[in-house]
Amino acid sequence: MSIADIASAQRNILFFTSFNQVIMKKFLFAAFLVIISSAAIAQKNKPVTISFRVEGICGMCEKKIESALDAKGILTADYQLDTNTATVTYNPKKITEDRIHFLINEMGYDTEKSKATDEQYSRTHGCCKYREQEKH
Ligand SMILES: [Cu+2]
Repeated sequence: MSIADIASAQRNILFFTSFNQVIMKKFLFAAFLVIISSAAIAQKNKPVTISFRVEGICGMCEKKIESALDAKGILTADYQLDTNTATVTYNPKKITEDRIHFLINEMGYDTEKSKATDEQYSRTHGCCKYREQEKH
């Protein structure tokens, strides 16, 4: 083996070492992107639970509010009449918080974020006129 052969072999080793480092860096970067994006997707699919005030005065209000929340994307919903609190667990990929408030308005009820229109309010039952009556 001549000196020239050894020098050439050394150059090849150096070339492949740096080449492998470039490949490795690219691979690590790709793996990093996969981890970050799958974490972002998992975050989006994660159920969210919110609690907020909804006006209601009787057992029928409770039933109506809960039936309004029987919708696609809502996993669980509960309305507590004694505290006027709705607790909703939903999939944020399938339904938005605004839409949840809108569904309650559509049943005729005011939420802390969104009031029912007069037309929506007129849909409530005679015993459920919460803007005029006391809790019963
Ligand atoms: Cu009622």
